[in-house]
Amino acid sequence: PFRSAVLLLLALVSPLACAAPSEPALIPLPAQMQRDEGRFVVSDATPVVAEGEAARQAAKYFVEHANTTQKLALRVSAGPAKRAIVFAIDPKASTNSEGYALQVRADGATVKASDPRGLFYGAVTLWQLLESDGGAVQAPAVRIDDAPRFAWRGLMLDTARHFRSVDEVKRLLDALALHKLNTFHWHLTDDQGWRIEIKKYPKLTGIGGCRFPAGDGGVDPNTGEPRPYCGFYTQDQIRDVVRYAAERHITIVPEIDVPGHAQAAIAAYPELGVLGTRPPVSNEWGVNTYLFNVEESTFRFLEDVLDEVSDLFPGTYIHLGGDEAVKDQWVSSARVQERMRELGVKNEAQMQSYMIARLEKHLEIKRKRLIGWDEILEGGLPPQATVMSWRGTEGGIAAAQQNHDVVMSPVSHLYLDYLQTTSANEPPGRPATISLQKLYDYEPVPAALDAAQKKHILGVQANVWTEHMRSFARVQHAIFPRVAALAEIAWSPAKAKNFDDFRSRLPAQLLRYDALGIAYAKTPFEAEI
Ligand code: TNX
Repeated sequence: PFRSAVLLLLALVSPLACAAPSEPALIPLPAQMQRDEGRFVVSDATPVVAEGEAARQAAKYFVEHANTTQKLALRVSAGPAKRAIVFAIDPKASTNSEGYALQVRADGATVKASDPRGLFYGAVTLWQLLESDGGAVQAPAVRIDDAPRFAWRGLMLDTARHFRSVDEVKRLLDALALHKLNTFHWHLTDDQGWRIEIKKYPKLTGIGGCRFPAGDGGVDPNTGEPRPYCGFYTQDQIRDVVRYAAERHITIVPEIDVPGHAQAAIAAYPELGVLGTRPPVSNEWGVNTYLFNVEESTFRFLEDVLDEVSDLFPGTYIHLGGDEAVKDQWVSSARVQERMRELGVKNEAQMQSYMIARLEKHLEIKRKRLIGWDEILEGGLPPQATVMSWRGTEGGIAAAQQNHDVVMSPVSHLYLDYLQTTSANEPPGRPATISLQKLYDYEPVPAALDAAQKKHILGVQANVWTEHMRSFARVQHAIFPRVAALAEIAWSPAKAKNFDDFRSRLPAQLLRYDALGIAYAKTPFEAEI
């Protein structure tokens, strides 16, 4: 009831919302769009025609969403029909495999693309074009020629600090697809939990999958004792999620964090650590001191883990973390210092660099590429590494200047664990504000780079660290609607970006969220009520 009240008020009060939209409320804005005269009326009887499997998949996606949000009863059929919606693969439709050409006329609509991915995004756009004022469902006559600005359009979810069920992860993947995002970075290991089953090392999840009481696990109703907080994904579940993501043209990038954020792994197998003693799985937030040691046996362990991870995830990239590995344990361990002399590395930064580079070599056997947080620059980048620039954009700039690929994900703009308003109704988050507008106005390509270096900016990613998010509701609050702004940064041409215009298209997106059961944050709209 609160949600509908907010929307009703939004619609009545916001001048942006009730002005007759001259342009369709698409998010993200397409690369090129031209309005034509007239509209196409869609009814239950409108044929949705698709030839071939890829076209059928895209058509099915459109039909399911149109039926849900517009209360239609469309069905996909084969063969030609009049006054139809047509999905077709056409090699000439777009030079970009994620691009598509879409036309709506008074007597029908066509979506064409050279690749299933583009056709899928065309289906998303056609669904967003549907409007109704309570009466007939219509789409405005329009010609759209669309393709994304960036190839990497990502969101990271931390499932180590707080675990999310397979069903919740899938709901998130559904939402990423609606925003034309194509990369899900899955943070699976950290000090507070190891969340991915590794067959060769069952204690990783058996021991590392649970942390002992600090409130999160709740209380046993019979004994009144605090319960451990546990959770992990079986390999079957991972394969299921990977398949689900692929159906939505989303690639999953798994992260196994080394050499820091390793306390849960060391709790499971203390011989992997520097001290040799068993720590608890951490139940405190912050930067912990536990690091993997640098023994040959530990390299074998990490390689075994990466072999299983590589086999589970068909995407090209594996994320090896590298962040926040405070080197105190390495500095004060005589054994680590001895190993460093053996390996011919001069300092701890070089030791980390050696470790990451060696794992990169191993990943090459599996035909995988390594990506890591910008700390992997310290001590020298492994030859093929891609850098995810989080502490700012300096790391990304330095990496691009060294001809390495970069994903921009600066904490200043794209961290969704920060509060989004100063409202007292904001649920817990990191105490600074990243508003919708601040996020929207982020420009990922640094002016400091020359044209060749700029090509190394693969794209952008927002990160959802979950220290403050115990529930899926809080995760949703953090992500929506800011992810709509991310989508536009990632997809739309830089010169088309305009916050006021984006803001005027947002109410339509919120209605879509409502219709699909996506619980978005209301706090950004309180001022308008
Ligand atoms: C830093 S961002 C981290 C995470 C924390 C986050 C928020 C990054 C690469 N590492 O481990 O969750 O700050 O506290």
